[in-house]
Amino acid sequence: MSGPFAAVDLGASSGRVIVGRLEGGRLLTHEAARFPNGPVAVRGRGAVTLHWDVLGLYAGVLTGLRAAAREHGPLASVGIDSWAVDYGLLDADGALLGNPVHYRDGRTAGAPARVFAHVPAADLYARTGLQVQPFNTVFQLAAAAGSGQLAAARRLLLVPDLLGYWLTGAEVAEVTNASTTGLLDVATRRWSPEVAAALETGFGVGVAGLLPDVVEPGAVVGAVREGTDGAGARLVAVGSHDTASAVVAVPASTDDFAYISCGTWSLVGLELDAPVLTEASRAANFTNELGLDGTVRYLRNVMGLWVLQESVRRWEEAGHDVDLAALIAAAAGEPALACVVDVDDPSLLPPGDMPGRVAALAARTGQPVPRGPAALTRCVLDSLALAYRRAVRQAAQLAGHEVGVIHLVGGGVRNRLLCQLTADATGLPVVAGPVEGAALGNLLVQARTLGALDGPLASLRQVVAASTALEHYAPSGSRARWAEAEARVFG
Ligand code: LFR
Repeated sequence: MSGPFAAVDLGASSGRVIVGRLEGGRLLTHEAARFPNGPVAVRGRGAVTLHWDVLGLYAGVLTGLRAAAREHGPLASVGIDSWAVDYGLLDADGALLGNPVHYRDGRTAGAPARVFAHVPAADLYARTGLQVQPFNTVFQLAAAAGSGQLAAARRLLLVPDLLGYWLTGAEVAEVTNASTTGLLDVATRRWSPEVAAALETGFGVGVAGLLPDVVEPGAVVGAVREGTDGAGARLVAVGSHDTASAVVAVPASTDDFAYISCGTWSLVGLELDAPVLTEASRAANFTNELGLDGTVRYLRNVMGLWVLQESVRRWEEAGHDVDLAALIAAAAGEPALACVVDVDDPSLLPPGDMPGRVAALAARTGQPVPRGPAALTRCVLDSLALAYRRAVRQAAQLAGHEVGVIHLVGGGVRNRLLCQLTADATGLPVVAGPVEGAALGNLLVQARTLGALDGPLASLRQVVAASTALEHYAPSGSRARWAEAEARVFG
């Protein structure tokens, strides 16, 4: 069946339903719906907690599926992807126990150290291959230990699986997203009994009974139930982690590529056949997340366009109108590399006064503090390109993998200054596109599952290349200046 397929792609600031159809080896797409998403801060008895409005998101999904079916006819299938790590808990009757907590919430402060007191960080890395981020599901569960909600929970579903459960009634854990939890064994691609045991003995969290069976992308999870928008369509497990779907859509034609999935986060790394679990890799905080067809996504989380988005939000709150295109054009006119910071500094993770925090980082390293939005934007974009330079180099070294080209996919493709800076900083050609990488990867896995395509990942990538206008950036300028800037921040 050549379609129509519907990709539900949920990002930190918006959700989209994108319809795709295959025609003559090309994937034709149309955005059926877009709806806002974002954290909701709620104060209960204790501290403020940042939540996701997951029912609002589900409503957006239903409206989107309705619009998709109205415009394109009955849907052959639906696939859902979103950000990683966050989950909803169901009670014994299958009802949702409260709104999922947002990964930028502060409840996980100190949780990694408490978990490492029960399982050494090196042992966890050996089993799960996962980077340490305070928001990994395993740390969220340790932070939630003892809560009434966890005591009442009988099932844990990651966000895309939760939405899929509401559509179909089926309870599964799609493997690419499961691999971001810190609860999955990277070698077996199944839940780790050892990590579950550590959570049980250390924190009284009986996670094993909460976790559903793991499925690989390409599994048919169920049919959308009667009376639900999109009824009759099959729900296909895609790379339900948005980054996994985005990596599927990297239009690489050779093996020597690195990718940057560039949106709210920038996920920078390589596609490998096997995980890298060395001590050097752990020390560099590289992660081995799982990808389509048995692949490993070996990458580092770089803080990404979040730093700029959150700065813009701050300026708008202060009453300034911000035109992003004009701001980036003004940043292009600012002096290059005047000030660079470590964008991965933990102070930049929570929402808040981003311009102030970036200025504090600049001051800490004795650099001139960027004054005004254009200078600050330049600082952020130079600093992102610097982080990409380090991550690509380190990934290549740690994995023993040559890199000859960088593919940049996701919303960052629209930021031409950032694309050029990435080429300049790395000294490598950058191929930019597609913008809707996650949605395209999502659609292609559906198309293959329903028999509209066959063949390996490389052949899915050919469809992306044939369907997208790619932009090419050649490296320019002096590499020595980037080396000097890197030394300024990282010593
Ligand atoms: C990107 C992403 C990253 C993940 C972060 C938090 O959207 O999925 O891969 O580390 O969000 O879930």
